[in-house]
This record gives sequence, structure tokens and C-alpha cells, in this order.
Amino acid sequence: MTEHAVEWWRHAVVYQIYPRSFQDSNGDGIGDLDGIIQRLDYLNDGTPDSLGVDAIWLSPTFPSPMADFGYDVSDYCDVHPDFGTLETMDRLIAECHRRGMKLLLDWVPNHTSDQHPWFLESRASRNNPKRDWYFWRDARPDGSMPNNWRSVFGGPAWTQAEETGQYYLHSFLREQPDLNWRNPEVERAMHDTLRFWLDRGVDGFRIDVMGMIVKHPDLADNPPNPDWKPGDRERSRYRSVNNRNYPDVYDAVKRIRSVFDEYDDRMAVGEVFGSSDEIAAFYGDDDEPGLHLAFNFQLINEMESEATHWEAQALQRIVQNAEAAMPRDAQPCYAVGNHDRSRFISRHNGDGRGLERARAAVVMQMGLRNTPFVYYGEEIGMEDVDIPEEQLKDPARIRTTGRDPERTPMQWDASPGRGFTESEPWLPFGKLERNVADQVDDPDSLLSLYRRAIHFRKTTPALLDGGHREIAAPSDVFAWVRWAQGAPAVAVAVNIARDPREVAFPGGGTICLATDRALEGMAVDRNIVVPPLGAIMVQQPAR
Ligand code: TEU
Ligand code: CA
Repeated sequence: MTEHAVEWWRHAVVYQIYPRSFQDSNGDGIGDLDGIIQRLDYLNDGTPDSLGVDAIWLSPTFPSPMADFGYDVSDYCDVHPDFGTLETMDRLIAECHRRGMKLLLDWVPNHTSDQHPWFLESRASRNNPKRDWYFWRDARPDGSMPNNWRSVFGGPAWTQAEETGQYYLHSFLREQPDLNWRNPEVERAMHDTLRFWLDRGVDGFRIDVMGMIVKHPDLADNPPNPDWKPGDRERSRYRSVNNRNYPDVYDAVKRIRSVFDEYDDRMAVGEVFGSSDEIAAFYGDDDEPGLHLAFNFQLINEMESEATHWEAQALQRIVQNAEAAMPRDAQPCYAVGNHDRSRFISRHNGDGRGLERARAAVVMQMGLRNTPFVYYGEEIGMEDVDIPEEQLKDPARIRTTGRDPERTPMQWDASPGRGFTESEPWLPFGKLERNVADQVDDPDSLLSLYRRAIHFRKTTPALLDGGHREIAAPSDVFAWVRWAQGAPAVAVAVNIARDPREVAFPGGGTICLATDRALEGMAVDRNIVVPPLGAIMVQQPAR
């Protein structure tokens, strides 16, 4: 135990809001900041009747032409008129703080919008003072693209501009030109955009594609991926060693961290990709800290494959690797859903039992040593919505339908506007029965399980600060124990099988949380049968 208070983000449960889809307050069919303010009591009213989350992360709220729904920023220091004004944001910050909640914004440092004044200047002429703020290159002598990098969204990462005939680099859409972080003026200007919000009282940021901001100094070609075969994703044709997690990126991350350290109690969580070791490196080292938290996407990525679909050995391996790679004092952060990925239930619904797996997943998420993030609507079991072709909005068709299915409006009740809007929503609604009003008073609902799980975590020292140790269990049960000095240990067992499984808890205890509420409060002697696809937590007597 350290003498100083534990940093808030170690104990927090963070709720991700996709602002367009949470609550519309002015009848234009688009969610906005005033709408979020109206719904804060749902998130945390200080009692166990509310969800009980400690912090909110808002996907981008800045002015943007919305080519990538806000991940194309045209002004880092203002609010998009669809969402409100700076004054509304100030009120949202104050309203969060009044309830003891933190507010995180979403910082997009890798690229701006092509409508950002910096880029408009940069593209105007070769000798423009902002020319070097982005990457401009001639075609190769044979007329081909400056290098072989591919856009994450498909196609080459280069587009030719009429003004000068040169190509500019965009790792995502052509409307999202990459900033040149090796230019100190860019770094300074971007650091200042963080200070702008930190000065206003924002508690931190989720940082978009953190690992791509610093590239190979000569933008060298990526080597071919020997495992790639025709039909695989185009972007994996080459190994992204020169534009993703390039070694110099970690120094830039440490300098970003130092901006956060100019303020008290702020937090940076990075969207990073790669192996457990690459993820761990974003936390910095003993000499210099990096990010406070870095997302680990392996629970999503690996569970997407049929072979490891909701599989105990895979879950165990991911957590084992993360625990082993983490630097001292670092806390993992497992992503289980976000605005880029299929909804959890839809990802695990091959046999129609996704909802049961979602119940087990929240017990797992709150039981693991990590800072849990909950994507809005997961707590009521929202699923991917099948959207007719002509209503699709996502320009990045990285899957056949893009990412619209997981971005549909929050369903507050069963009314025609679902309590979300008085008019037409910007994306269609999902299944009528998955809504807050229908679940809020039902003790067996998924929403009630989320509330119990979050509340139990909040009030249980072993879950907040305890270490992680695996325990022996049948091969299709993922089981571990969380333990802290002087506090009762908590053992967790997640049964992946569609049959009951018996698990031994040496020392026994009391079932304190279960996917099946009827089990809660039961004393455990030693062995307990965990229901099919179910999960339980057993609080053991203090040692
Ligand atoms: O995502 C980065 C990213 O690489 C993802 O797009 C991911 O590869 C893909 O969605 C997998 O399905 C971030 C944001 O989360 C995303 O919404 C943005 O579109 C992207 O950056 C560009 O800013
Ligand atoms: Ca609105």
C-alpha cells in the first residue's frame, strides 16, 4: 500500500458514450451534450439504484465535417454545433463533478480533418509554413505511390492533391491527413490542445490510435506479411512495422504524459494495438511513465475467431499474458466493446445464447484486475442493428456494413422515439424489448446484474486493489482469485460450457455475485456447481 491516495482511475468503472446516440435534447434526431446532462442520474446518482459508473468517456465532440463521425477534427478547441457549445461542455463538466464523476474526452492526435485550417494551409503550396505539418511526397520515379502503406480503411494511404501534384499521407480516410509529429511545432500545437481542455477541468482523454503518431523517419516501405493470402484483409498484406508502434512513438507518448502531469489527477488511456509486450510498453518504464492505461483488444480480437470463440483457455491465456507483460504498478484495461466493434451479444450469438454470455462477461469484467470500460447500451443488451443499405452512414465500410450496427441510439423506453428523440433518429433503433424502462425494476435483468456487479466491485477491496492469481478448474472454466492483505479474497469462476461445471473453492465462502441471482448469498463449503454459461463470485473468509 502506498501512503498517498490511490489514483481514481484504478478504482473507476468508465462508461463510453457515443454522443450522437445517447440522448437527443432538441428534436433533431442526434444526441447532444444537453441530452447527456439529462441522463447523468441514470449513470450515477450516488445510490446503488443507478448504474454506478465513476467516469464517462465521450467519443469526439469537436467541430468536424463528420467524414468519420468526429474522428476527423477541424478544431480541437471547440464543440460541434450538433452537440452544443463550449458553455454546454462546461456545464457537463460541472454536472459530472457535482456527482463525483470524471469526464474524459477523445483526443485524435494522429490526423486532423482535411478541413482543419492547418491542412488547408499545408496543401496550398510547397513552401507554405505549414507544409511540413503533414506528409507530402512526390510519386516514385515509376509513377507509383510514395510508399506501400495501406489505409486502415482500405486502399493506398496516399492521395494526390491538385494544388501541387504531391501526395499526402492518410492512415485512415483521405479526409483524415496524418500529422507529422516529428515536427516540434506540431507537437507543441497538439500539446496545447490538451492543455485547453485540461485547463477547463476535463479529467483526461482517451487517445485515438496512439501507436501510429510517429512513423519511420524516412517513411520506409513495410515488409510483406508472409502469412497473408488472397482474400485476407488488404491492410494486413504488409506488416505495419514502420507506421505502427515504431520505437520512437514511445518517447512521444512520454512527452504527452508530461502534459498530463502538469495537472493533478488526470488520466490518459490509449487506443493501442499489438502484442501484450507492445501494449505494456505504452505504460512507460521505471524511469519515465507513459500512459496511465492502454487498451488491450485481445478479448475482442481473439473471441471473434471461431476457434477461440468464448473459450476458457483463450481467456486465460490473454489475461496471463497481460499480467506477465505489465510493468510494476501498471493496471490492465481489457476492451470488451466499443464504437468500432460488433456488440458483445452479436459477437457471441452463434447459438442464440449471446445474452447469457453477456451476463457472464460482466461478472468477468468486474472481477478481473483491470479498469473496466462499458460501451453504452451493453448494460441493456443492445445488439448490432441490421440497417438497410440506404440508411447506412459510416463512410468506412471496413466490414460489409461498416460500424453503424453498433452505433444505434440508446433505448431508454419502448416509445416510438425510445426516449432518445422526439423525431427521427439518425440511425434506426434495435430490438424493442431491449430498453432501460423494461429492465430497471426487474431484478433478473441484465441491467440489474450490471448494477450489482459494479456496486459489488466498488465496495470490495480485493476487487479494487487485489492481486490476480489463477485457480485450478475444469478446462472449460476460467477461474481466478483476487486477494489483498487484510481483506476477504474473492474467487471468480466463469463457466464457458453449455453444461454445468463443478468448481472447487478450497476454504469455501459465500456467493456474493452470480449471473443467476438465486445463488447469491448461498454458503459454499468447498465445491460448487456453476450453471451452464454462468459465472459466480465467492467471497472467502479473511485470512
Ligand atoms: O480506430 C482505429 C482503428 O484502427 C479501428 O478503426 C479499427 O482498426 C477498426 O475499427 C476495426 O474494426 C480509431 C477510432 O476508434 C475509429 O472510430 C476511427 O475511425 C479511427 O481511429 C480513425 O480515427
Ligand atoms: Ca440533438
